[in-house]
Amino acid sequence: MPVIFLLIFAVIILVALLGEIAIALTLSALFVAGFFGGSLMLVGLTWVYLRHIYNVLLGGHTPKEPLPRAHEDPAHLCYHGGPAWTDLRTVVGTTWRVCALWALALLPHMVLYLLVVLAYQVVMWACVGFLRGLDTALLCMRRVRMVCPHCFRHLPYPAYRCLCGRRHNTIRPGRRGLVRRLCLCDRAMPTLLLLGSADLSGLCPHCCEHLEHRPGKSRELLLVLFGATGAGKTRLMNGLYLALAQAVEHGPRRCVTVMGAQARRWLDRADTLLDPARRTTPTLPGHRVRGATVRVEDGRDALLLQLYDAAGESFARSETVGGLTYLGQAHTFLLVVDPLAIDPVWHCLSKEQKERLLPERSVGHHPQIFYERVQEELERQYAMGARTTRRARLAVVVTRGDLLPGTPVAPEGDLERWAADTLGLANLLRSARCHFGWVRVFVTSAVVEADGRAHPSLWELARWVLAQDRGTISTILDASTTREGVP
Ligand SMILES: Nc1nc2c(ncn2[C@@H]2O[C@H](COP(=O)(O)OP(=O)(O)OP(=O)(O)O)[C@@H](O)[C@H]2O)c(=O)[nH]1
Ligand SMILES: [Mg+2]
Ligand SMILES: [Zn+2]
Ligand SMILES: [Zn+2]
Repeated sequence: MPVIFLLIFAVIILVALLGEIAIALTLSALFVAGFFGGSLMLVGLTWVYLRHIYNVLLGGHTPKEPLPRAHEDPAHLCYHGGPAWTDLRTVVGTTWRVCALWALALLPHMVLYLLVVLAYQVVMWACVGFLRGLDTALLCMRRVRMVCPHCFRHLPYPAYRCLCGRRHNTIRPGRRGLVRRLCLCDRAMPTLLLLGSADLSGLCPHCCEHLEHRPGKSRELLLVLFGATGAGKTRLMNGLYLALAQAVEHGPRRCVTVMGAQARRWLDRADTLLDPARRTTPTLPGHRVRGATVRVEDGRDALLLQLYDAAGESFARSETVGGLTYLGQAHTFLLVVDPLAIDPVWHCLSKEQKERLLPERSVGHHPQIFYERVQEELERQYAMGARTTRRARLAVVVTRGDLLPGTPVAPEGDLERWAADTLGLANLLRSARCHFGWVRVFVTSAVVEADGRAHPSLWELARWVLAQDRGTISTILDASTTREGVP
């Protein structure tokens, strides 16, 4: 009996031991099979996933770039400006469709892809911010402030037209380009003034007019001439231009260029127009005022001088003065005064003098009326930009200086006192000193002399105008180069 018991016991122990081994063996076999099967499947899934990535990024299965919408610029998107996200979405979407729930195994891969795209976006948008900041800083350093000479609005940045005719409103670095962008016609355009976007054909983003003076590279100085009809504004503008053009003749690497066909029509014949025997054609009222832009260069330094010469009638009524929105953009003003038009001055002249000077006399309101209208409008426009006229400069320019000698009203001594006492402009000058930061009286003769050179009074006024610009340009008319200094 005990032998049988021992045998059964031994069999039981053997079966138990062998069963455990069998179970262990089975489990191990299952584990190894699962591990290799899972790994194989993961490799397969990864391969499918990588193939999708390859197809989307390089294999020609790239999603089609959406065409820019009506309000967007006609340029291709940069990779960071949208396609990077679209590609990620497409890869994840196709993998999900093909692998169904098995795609869950690829979650870490997808997270890795997402992190790479995120890092790329961060780097690229940081570059965009840096380049924009650099461009803005450069504009500030060069003191470039752009104003459209057609609609007189401040331009944060010009728009540009590609050679294919497409218009790009926001060319600066962004989602459509970093240092250059590709127009839909596949032409490359620089996105920064630093890299030469100012050389492209510029447009005003507000009024769409062509900006022939290529703004963005140089400082701009707006010069506003105002006064009665026939006071001598157009003649004075031509005189200032001629003085500048003659001043640069004596300096190497200096030049004065009239920008645009319209400005050329106004200024190109300045030397014949300033012939003392010649009369100027009155500026047509009702025509839209445009700034005439003159580019003054001295070596690498340049200044864009925008001259605004509206017809005297524009200043006759407050409503029309209100339409001259360029006033609020300018800081330098010339009140042009015909001394012969002031009644007390005229009455001082003898009969012969009156007979001789009558054709040169303009008729209109007292200069004080024009001054007040413009000054009030200026205050209004400046107030909108929270500025004050104390930052502005006013020159009271008495014209016809060449006709006054020999008359009882000939200028003499201190010009401010002469203008106050003899011309009766004391109230005007007092008010001007209260409102403007700088006020000066000039007497000009807008004529050329026998040798064809602009009268020295025009050089002096031009020097005062340029003095506002603190670059080297303001030295163009310094004594060493002025007419008096020329050997
Ligand atoms: N001799 C001389 N004549 C001048 C001078 N300034 C103006 N005139 C005379 O004034 C006339 C009118 O000058 P403009 O420059 O056309 O006057 P304006 O202010 O532009 O006039 P509108 O355009 O009608 O508002 C000229 O034809 C000249 O006869 C000057 O300095 N000397
Ligand atoms: Mg005129
Ligand atoms: Zn404009
Ligand atoms: Zn194009």
